[in-house]
Amino acid sequence: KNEQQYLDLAQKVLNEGALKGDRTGTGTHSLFGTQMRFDLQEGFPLLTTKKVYFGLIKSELLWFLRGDNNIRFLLQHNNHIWDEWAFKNWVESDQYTGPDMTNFGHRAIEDPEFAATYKIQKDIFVDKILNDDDFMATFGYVGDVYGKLWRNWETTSLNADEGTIDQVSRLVHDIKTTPDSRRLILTAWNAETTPQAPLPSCHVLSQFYVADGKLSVQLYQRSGDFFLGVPFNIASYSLLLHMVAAQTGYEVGDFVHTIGDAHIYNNHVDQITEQLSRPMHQLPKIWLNPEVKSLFDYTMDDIKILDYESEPAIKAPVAV
Ligand code: DHF
Ligand code: TMP
Repeated sequence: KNEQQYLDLAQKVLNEGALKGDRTGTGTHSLFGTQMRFDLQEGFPLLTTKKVYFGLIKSELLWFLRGDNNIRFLLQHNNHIWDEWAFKNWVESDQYTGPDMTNFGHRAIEDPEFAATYKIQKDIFVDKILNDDDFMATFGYVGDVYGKLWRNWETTSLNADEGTIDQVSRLVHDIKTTPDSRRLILTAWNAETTPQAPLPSCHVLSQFYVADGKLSVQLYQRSGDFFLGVPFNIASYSLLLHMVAAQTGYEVGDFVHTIGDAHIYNNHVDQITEQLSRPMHQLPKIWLNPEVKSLFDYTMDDIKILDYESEPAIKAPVAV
């Protein structure tokens, strides 16, 4: 039932979505205002109709929870899902002296010769982020999004004595002390700074909710790439819910996933059609190390996905 909702909504976006242009120039089928609800008691919603790399989801969430917004940590975990957006920082700066990278995302898809040139520059970039501290500090950041806003929200001069706000610690404290609260909010949108980020936060706001001994969360995602990003977002918030529930003493309830612009890129239509033709497998389970006593102490080895059986991965180009 859980995964079926993803497949049904994908089909609906294809059938009923408006044909809509977008920032990346790719073109999409798009529906506005959609919702899925995953009951986490039924299993962990890591899609089984294609292989989704859970290691990438874990390292990205641990990166957010560190309050980190520099991609070095991701690269150290062999996670390249944010490379293109930091790469932009470099190739659009006057320190970049290599071949022209204007519109690199598109050109790498359309022109194999350019794709090879791009790959060389991307590998140089990754190597420098990993090994050159000054370079990392100049070009590795992805701006005022997620991790930074979750853990280190910078206050303005009006209440400067507070320095920074740790929304996540506050959230855990509030769930423990006032579980009936209707103010259990985590926001990743700072109206002053987020619009200038290389990619302004897609998962904008989430609200936690406690009833009947269970903790639930609803995410408002302003923009959802249904084939590539959304499977990650579902797994990521489900994992976050499991972790927060474990640290506050609740069972897991529902992950409610609301998306503003839910879209399928034109160059993902064949891939998602293939996925829609495939059988589902039983959903996997999640294991969290019960010895971990703080939300901020989990490491890669403290989180495991169990009994994950899936159809093979399906490759698709990411729109930059
Ligand atoms: N831009 C766009 N256009 N769509 C996105 O989903 C997206 N997501 C971002 C940043 N910018 C984005 C961050 N999250 C992949 C998955 C999530 C993600 C970015 C990229 C992705 O490409 N997944 C591949 C596997 C990638 C790999 O193995 O390295 C997949 O098949 O799931
Ligand atoms: P936009 O800023 O023009 O909306 O482009 C962002 C694209 O990235 C859009 O296709 C949505 C996608 N995306 C996700 O679906 N999930 C994510 O977590 C992120 C970061 C991006």
